[in-house]
Amino acid sequence: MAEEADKKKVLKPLKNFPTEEYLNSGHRACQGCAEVLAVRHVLKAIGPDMVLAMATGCMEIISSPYPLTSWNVPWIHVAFENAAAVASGVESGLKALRRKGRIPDRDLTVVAMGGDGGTSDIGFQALSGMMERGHKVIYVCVDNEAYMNTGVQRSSSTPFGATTTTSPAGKVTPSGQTTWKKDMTAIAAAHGIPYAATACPTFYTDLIKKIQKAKAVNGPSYIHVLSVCPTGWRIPPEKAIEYGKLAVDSGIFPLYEVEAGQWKLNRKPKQLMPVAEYFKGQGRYRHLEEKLTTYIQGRITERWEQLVQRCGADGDK
Ligand SMILES: Cc1ncc(C[n+]2csc(CCOP(=O)(O)OP(=O)(O)O)c2C)c(N)n1
Ligand code: SF4
Repeated sequence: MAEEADKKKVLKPLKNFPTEEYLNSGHRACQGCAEVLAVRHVLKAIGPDMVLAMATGCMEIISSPYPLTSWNVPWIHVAFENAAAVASGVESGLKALRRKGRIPDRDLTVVAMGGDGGTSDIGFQALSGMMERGHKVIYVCVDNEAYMNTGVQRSSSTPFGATTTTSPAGKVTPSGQTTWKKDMTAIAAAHGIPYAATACPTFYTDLIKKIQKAKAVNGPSYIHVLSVCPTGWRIPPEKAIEYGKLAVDSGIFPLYEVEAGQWKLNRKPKQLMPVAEYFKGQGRYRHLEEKLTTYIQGRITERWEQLVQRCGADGDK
């Protein structure tokens, strides 16, 4: 019964949920990929009038093996590091063409997307420039917490304690990754942009609403989407949605937004789930001993309390 009630909370129906598909099925994503699900929802939330610049990464590899494409919207494949730079150029170009009367003055959303590597590492500079210059672009980071399409290498978004091929757990580094996940959403918000938020496709109504908010603001917006990757996280494909919920409800990946400088928690569990519950069953954390789990729990609890204080929230459901 409790499980049923819980499910209802996550899967609140969204009125007028768009039925159009802008990313066709038949692509080559792994079974249970929550990243491709996130992208699908993001496109639905924006609608067809968009130009999308996408950094290379899983979502490009699975969707566009020449001469095929899964995209039903104008889509530009760009290099690993420059999705935000290309989107900035597109936005400026469209503005100039409109000003000269060369194209109709209609609403056209410019979107940039990249994985966590393409966003928090190699594309970081281009993204910072895009936000600082104030381009009206929605930047979406689809974060599967490693460089997945090239074989699960660490990024600065890989969490402490996860093993990857370039942060392997072993005698020398028992934890695997030895650095803490870069807080990209807070960094984006620190640019003073009108809208920044975290999201996760498990909470798809929240994700869609946030994209719609981002579309409405007059300036840059940044949405950081935790995208569960069954292949890289070594979990069964049918568990991707469940792990998204565990990530949020353990405080590992809180859902919050920063709107015009105001921080707001979007989901505050009455009691945080222990991180051990989230780690359980994920192959990338299998090596973690109790001491390390306790160490990580301490950090997560501390960061959560800081966030709650910053948001000044009494709590959502
Ligand atoms: C300058 C440059 N270095 C390396 C690569 C090879 N490369 C392509 S995608 C990728 C990793 C992408 O990782 P991420 O952005 O996290 O996306 P994911 O594959 O996880 O979706 C790498 C290393 C490249 N294309 N260009
Ligand atoms: S490796 Fe992960 S993110 Fe990439 S397509 Fe497969 S499940 Fe999706």
